[in-house]
Amino acid sequence: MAKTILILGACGQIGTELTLALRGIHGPEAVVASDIREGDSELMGSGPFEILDATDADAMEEVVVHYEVDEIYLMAAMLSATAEKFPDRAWNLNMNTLFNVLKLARENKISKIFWPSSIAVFGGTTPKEDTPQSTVMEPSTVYGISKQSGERWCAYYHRKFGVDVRSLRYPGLISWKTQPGGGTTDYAVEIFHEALKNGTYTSFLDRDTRLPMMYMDDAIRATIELMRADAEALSIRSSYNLQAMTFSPEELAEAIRREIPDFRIEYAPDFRQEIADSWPSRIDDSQAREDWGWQPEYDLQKTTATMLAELRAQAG
Ligand code: AKB
Repeated sequence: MAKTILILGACGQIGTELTLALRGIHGPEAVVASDIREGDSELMGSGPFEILDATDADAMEEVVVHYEVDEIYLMAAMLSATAEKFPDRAWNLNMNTLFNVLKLARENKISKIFWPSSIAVFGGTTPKEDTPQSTVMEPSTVYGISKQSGERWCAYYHRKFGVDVRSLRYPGLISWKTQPGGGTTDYAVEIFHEALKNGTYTSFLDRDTRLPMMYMDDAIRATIELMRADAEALSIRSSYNLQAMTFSPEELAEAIRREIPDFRIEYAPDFRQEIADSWPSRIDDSQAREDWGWQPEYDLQKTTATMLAELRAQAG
């Protein structure tokens, strides 16, 4: 029988594009999208949709049983900047959703899980350049602490109960279809919208703050490739480092200026600067390359050209 996939948090920045991509591969009926609110079916493609709060274990199990779900992609989370404002809610959402899904797998109600981690698992004492897969990890944000704990729980459930859970440490993700919400890397999406609308942008991160970033197509492909990899090939059951490009707000502004010469950027760093300062600039993803053949396709120039072309086309 064909497998059925459930996506939790399908209306968010990653969930929307992941739903569309998986429906393209497995067929619309094989991918059940769910979120706490209705999404844009034009963006995520048509197919079954459920209003579902991923912190509600019973409701999740009902959906799993009803659709005979085999695989879950847990994309619901509160990101770094918002989590600093609502620490209790962030911890509740980020951890309980993961426990709900791990428990379903432990009870053999589903057979595979994708759960995203983040570069936020690293902290100020981590080496900033070519950050190794295994290194000092002392995250200083609520989000980072939840992701680091989540990674340990994933590795534990795999080792103790044989749960097939797979994970990536996403960098900042850049996309034009859906805006991110509540992250420290969100400036790298906002800047494109503002460049086209007003020709100017005020960055909440300082000019030389270099962070790991990735275009959404690469992130979706990485996710799908990891989930398709042979289980025996995967040496990491916490979460894989994943690198594509690294740039600062000033370097991104320069890339935009190649297409919009008058574009101006100003700097007004806020509380998110401290978060960004605790994260690495470039991470070493050689384990992902070795284990399942990861290769990024988008660099800064290709990402900038694609973002501007797609947003211009969308505006008509
Ligand atoms: C955030 O900025 O919080 C996220 C992330 C790097 O996980 N984009």
